[in-house]
Amino acid sequence: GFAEKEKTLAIIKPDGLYDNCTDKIKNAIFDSGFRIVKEMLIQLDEEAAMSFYAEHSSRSFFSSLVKYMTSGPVLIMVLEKENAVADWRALIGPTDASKAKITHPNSIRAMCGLDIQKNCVHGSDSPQSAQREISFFFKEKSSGSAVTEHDEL
Ligand code: DGI
Repeated sequence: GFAEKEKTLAIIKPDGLYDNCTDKIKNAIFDSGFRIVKEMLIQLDEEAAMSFYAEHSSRSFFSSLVKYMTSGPVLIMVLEKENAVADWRALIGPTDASKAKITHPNSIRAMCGLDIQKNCVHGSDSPQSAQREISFFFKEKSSGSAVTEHDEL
């Protein structure tokens, strides 16, 4: 129809890039009707990871999360479909992959994740977060994305 398709930000985290998990995750993406609009394989540095997860900066797991997210490359993707934000969250499943294996066995985190930290994928939690997170990784030079600035160093 004429409905504007929604976009969300997905990340395949370091553990999700091992073995053939990337293929499994991409198959799940396509099977669920998403289009991958943009894709970028990058190594996050500490500053970018801290900035991306700034809302969690006071949590006890923050330094562990940053260490994990900088432990290897990540695949950043912009996904598009109607209701992309909620549908991607539903497809990836609960944060804790070890619990997802029991409660949501068909979810991506159940399929490819390990535990509450190594949960293989990220998904924006609201349309507002999606806009902010897409801009964080994909804005043009002049608008000051963390990653673009890093690339210019
Ligand atoms: O939106 P989610 O990724 O499902 O979950 P979130 O926004 O609450 O947390 C962001 C990430 O932080 C999550 O994917 C993994 C990590 N995290 C969340 N809660 C914990 C955690 N990591 C550890 N080690 N322990 C936690 O309790």
